[in-house]
Formats: sequence, structure tokens, C-alpha cells
Amino acid sequence: MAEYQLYCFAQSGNAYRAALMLNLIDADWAPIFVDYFNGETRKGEYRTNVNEMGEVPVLAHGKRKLSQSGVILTYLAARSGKFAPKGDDERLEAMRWIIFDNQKVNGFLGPYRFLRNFAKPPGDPAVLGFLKGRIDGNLAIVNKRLSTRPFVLGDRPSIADISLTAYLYYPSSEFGFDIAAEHPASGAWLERIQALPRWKHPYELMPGHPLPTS
Ligand SMILES: N[C@@H](CCC(=O)N[C@@H](CS)C(=O)NCC(=O)O)C(=O)O
Repeated sequence: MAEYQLYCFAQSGNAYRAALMLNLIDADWAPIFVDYFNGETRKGEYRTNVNEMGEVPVLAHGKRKLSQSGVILTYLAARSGKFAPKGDDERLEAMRWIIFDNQKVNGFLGPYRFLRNFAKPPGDPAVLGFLKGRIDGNLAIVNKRLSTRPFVLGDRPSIADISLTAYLYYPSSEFGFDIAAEHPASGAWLERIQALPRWKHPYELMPGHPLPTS
């Protein structure tokens, strides 16, 4: 059995953060497919035995089951020494960006993409319009940050960068706009992350793509 197991599915950018980290640090890991689109995370069995919050990703390591990608990234950085912020100031700065990302960058992009691609019935245009406005503003904040330094904390990639990649490599057709083209500093940063050894696309790294057609 692999040292780490990651409960995940291919369409989850939240899970991609953890999957990408595991791959980049060359961990011995294996995915456990979660059948999210058939309601697995809503079932009592999942909530009792895997995650009471009913979410993916969950990292299983020995007796531990960790959820929240920011916690998982922090845990893996501390264990591996890779992509770890150095010193108190960097640790706080990384946490600041991870929380901003979870709440406002990928925290809006994920539901926006879900409502456009997977929800039945599809999302209400007014809701999509609200989310798109928030997304544009928050992606611009990230782009400004990345226009003055190669990575979020400076010269080295860290868990703050890995967190922010969550949904950003999924095809632009799923969003209806091209994030990298509209935010060129972020586009260049995505290429820098993509050049790291063992980088893989979410659809390659996690099981469940393509979705079966119904
Ligand atoms: N902040 C969490 C977000 C996790 C999350 O929302 N995951 C989605 C899948 S992409 C989920 O499991 N949602 C289940 C639900 O909200 O019912 C993290 O970064 O781990």
C-alpha cells in the first residue's frame, strides 16, 4: 500500500492542490476515487468514516485523515521540507494567500465552473454573473502580485503557489474565458509551475475523467 492515499476525483481543483503537491514532492501516494457526482460525499458512510465535513480532498496517512487542502499542504510541506515557507513572516504570508485563495479566488472559480459544466439544471445567469464579477476582481489581485515576483512569496515556489493553481489548469472552455490570456503575469507563473519536475495536469493526476455520459 502507498504511504499516502488521497480521496479525490479528477474534476476537483480543491483536490488537485493536494495531488499536485504529492506528485511534486515525489511522495509514495495513490488516489482513492470519490464518486462525488453520484453523491458519495453526502452519504453517512463518507461523513462518518472519511470526512465529517463531506468534502474532498482528504489525505490518509497512517492513522491520520486530514481534510482542507491548506492543512494538507502545510502537513506535507512540514514532513517533506519541500515548498515550505521559511520563518514566521513567510509562514504567515503563505497562510494569508492560502485563505484568500480558498475563499475568494478558487473559492469562487470552483462553484462557477461547477454551475457552468456540471449542475443540473445549470446555474442561474444572475448567480453566474455575480461570481464572474468577483472572480475577475480577485484574479486581478493575484495577477498584480505575480507581476512583481516569480512566485507568491518571492523567488521560490511554495504551498501558496500550489494552493492557487487549484482550478487554473482546467480547459478555458470550462470557464468560458481564458484566465492565462486575460491575466498574463498569472499565465507566465502557471508556465513556471508547469515546468517543475513531475508536474501533471489534474485530468492526468486524479481518477474520473472523462465523466461517463448519461
Ligand atoms: N476549502 C476546501 C474546499 C473543499 C471542497 O469544497 N471540495 C468540494 C469538491 S471540489 C467538495 O467536496 N464539496 C462537497 C460539498 O460542498 O458538498 C479545501 O480546500 O479542501
